[in-house]
Amino acid sequence: MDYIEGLLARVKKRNPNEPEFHQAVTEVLESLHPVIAKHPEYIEAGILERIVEPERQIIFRVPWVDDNGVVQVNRGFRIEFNSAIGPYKGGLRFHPSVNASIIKFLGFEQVFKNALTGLPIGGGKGGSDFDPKGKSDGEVMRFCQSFMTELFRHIGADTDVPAGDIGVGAREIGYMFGQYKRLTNRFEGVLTGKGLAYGGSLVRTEATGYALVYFVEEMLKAKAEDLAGKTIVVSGSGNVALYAVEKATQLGAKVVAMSDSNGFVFDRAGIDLPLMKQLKEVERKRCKDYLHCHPQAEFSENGSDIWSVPCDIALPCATQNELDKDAAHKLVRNGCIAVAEGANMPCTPGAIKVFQDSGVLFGPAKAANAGGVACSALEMTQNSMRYAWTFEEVDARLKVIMKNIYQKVSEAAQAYSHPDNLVAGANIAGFIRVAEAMLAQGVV
Ligand code: NDP
Ligand code: 2IT
Repeated sequence: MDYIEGLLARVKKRNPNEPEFHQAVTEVLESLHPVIAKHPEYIEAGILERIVEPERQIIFRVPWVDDNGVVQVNRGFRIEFNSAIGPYKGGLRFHPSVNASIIKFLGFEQVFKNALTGLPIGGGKGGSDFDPKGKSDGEVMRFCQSFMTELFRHIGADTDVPAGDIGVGAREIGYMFGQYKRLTNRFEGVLTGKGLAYGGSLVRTEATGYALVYFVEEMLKAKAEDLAGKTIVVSGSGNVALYAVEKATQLGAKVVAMSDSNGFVFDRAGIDLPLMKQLKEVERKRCKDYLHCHPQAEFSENGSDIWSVPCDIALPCATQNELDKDAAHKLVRNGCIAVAEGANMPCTPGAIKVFQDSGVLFGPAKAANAGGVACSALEMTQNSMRYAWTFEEVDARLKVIMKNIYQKVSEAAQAYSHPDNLVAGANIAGFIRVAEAMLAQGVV
């Protein structure tokens, strides 16, 4: 057994029943063979052993009272994974599936993603198994206040700065910010994704989806292609999906399908984005309701069948492991030329292999969806300066950041692996930045 296989076996043994965490660690460690061959100092300093172990893991009780006066108890998490290059930074996910494995995989991925942005942010992630779906605003507020009543003692503008993720948007961030301020008497940039009225940054709402498309543009440009006239399928219909659709449409592509956890809608005329935004952002309704306004569109309850819709480009923007090997084969058979991950780890290892073996351009999440957290770091910068940039200024910075990420990732792929292997490139470029900082800071 070689060094990396041995470490992987120990990670699996030490973190039993955490399949998502094992999956994320396996992908990164397996990319690192050529790196440690060139840098034995990383092994000597125990960098790999330390990088797979979170610096701190906080798990807490979140009690709250629902609208019927019944006491409810959820579980809260904050995994502070790595602070070598900056304060812990990463989202909070509220979804019934949340557990330690999911938060640890997300926190681990975040470490390398944040390093790729080039900005001073470490990696962390948190959340709860609370389900905001079907809850009243009052219930969501009481839950968020209870969640923050424990979380506040662990976070801070220079310590750990959470943001949104699945189930956490502007409403939840607002309630949590209010409670943090009340508990600490400090108005500081402790959360990102804040409303514009109280310290939020322009473009943060759009950032992940827009920047995903900026990354796709770079991938296509390298092959003398562009977005104009391309047919796209986007899974999910949340924050990332909606703004990926908006930017792709602005750049001349046509998005024909979107989904939620109840199924997918296919509209060959092109998805009506203003309607989808109204349904999802304002009315909190389902994709199925799209058909009330567009009866010519089709709805299927089998969400994973979205990948059998023929397209040139697929953007999985819902959740982990939503696109498997069989779905990947369907996309390839239908002539798909590029896939980029808006969600975190949406493609299974089997699916990624199918894309790579078939010559489909593949943009891994760490690189392709890094624009969200990059814009969060720009929000932190503006908060520190007590100043706010215009939409155009933030968007221009975001574009430059995504270009630089593409550049760094493809250079690392070229240097250590196959030039088209952006998975290896992202893992390696992200890892080296963190490893160098850890090396300089000694055994901590
Ligand atoms: P939202 O909560 O806004 O939207 C999530 C979307 O994905 C919804 O359409 C939801 O459907 C669907 N979805 C969630 N879980 C499942 C599931 N288990 N099965 C099927 N569909 C599901 O979240 P975001 O758009 O913010 O996040 C989407 C993905 O992007 C996540 O992987 C997140 O980690 C990642 N991401 C988010 C960033 C951000 O800035 N927000 C930044 C980088 C990555 P339904 O409403 O039916 O649950
Ligand atoms: O997965 C992610 O990068 C996010 N959910 C965004 C994190 C952030 O701090 O903006």
